[in-house]
Amino acid sequence: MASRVTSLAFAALLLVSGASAVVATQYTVGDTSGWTTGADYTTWASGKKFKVGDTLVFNYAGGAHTVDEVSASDYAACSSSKALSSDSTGTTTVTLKTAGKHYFICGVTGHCSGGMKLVVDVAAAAAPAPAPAAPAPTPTPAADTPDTPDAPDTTPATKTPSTPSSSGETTKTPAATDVTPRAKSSTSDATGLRAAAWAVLSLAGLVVMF
Ligand SMILES: [Cu+2]
Repeated sequence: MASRVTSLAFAALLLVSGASAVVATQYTVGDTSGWTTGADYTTWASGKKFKVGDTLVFNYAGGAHTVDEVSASDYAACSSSKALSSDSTGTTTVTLKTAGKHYFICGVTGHCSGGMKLVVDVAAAAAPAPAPAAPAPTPTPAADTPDTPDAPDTTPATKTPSTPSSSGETTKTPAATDVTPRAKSSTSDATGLRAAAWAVLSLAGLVVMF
C-alpha cells in the first residue's frame, strides 16, 4: 500500500516535471547585453529552439530604441514603416504565438543596419507536445506495474483450486485403473495368501500342540 502511494506520488512528480518541460521558455534577447547597438543577435539566436508560446523579453532604455516586428522583406530592408507591432517602453515582452520566422528590428535610424535586428525561427508547439506525452505513458505503466502483479496473484489463485481438482480427478483415474490390477493380483495373490495363512495356522497349531 505504502509502495503504491509512493509510486503514485512518483508518477505525479513525473507528470509535473513533464508538464514543466512543456512550459513556455522566456528568452532575454541579448541576455545581459539586452536590446542595443553593437550586439550580434544572429549569434544570440543561433542554437536556440524557439517554440510557440515562448516569450522574448527585450530590455533597453525606454525611448532609446524600439522593438518593431516586421515582415521578412522589411527586415531585410530595415524598414519599420509597416511594422506589425512596435514598442519603445524599455521592456518589451513578445509572445511567439505562431510558428515560423518572426522578424524584429529597431526603428531608430541606423540601428537596424547597425545590427539591431533579430530573426527567430519558431517551431510549432505540437513538436514539444509529444515529449510530455511520452513521460505520461511512463507513469501509467508504473501505476499498472503494481496492478499487474496483483492480477497474476488472483489469476493463479483461481487457477490453483481448479488445478488440484483436475489433478484429483487424474489421481482418481489411475486409482481406478490400479484397482483393476489389484483385483487381478488379489485373485492370484489369494492363493499365496491362503498358503501363507495355512502356514501360519499350521505353525500356530504346532505351537499349541507343544
Ligand atoms: Cu535601437
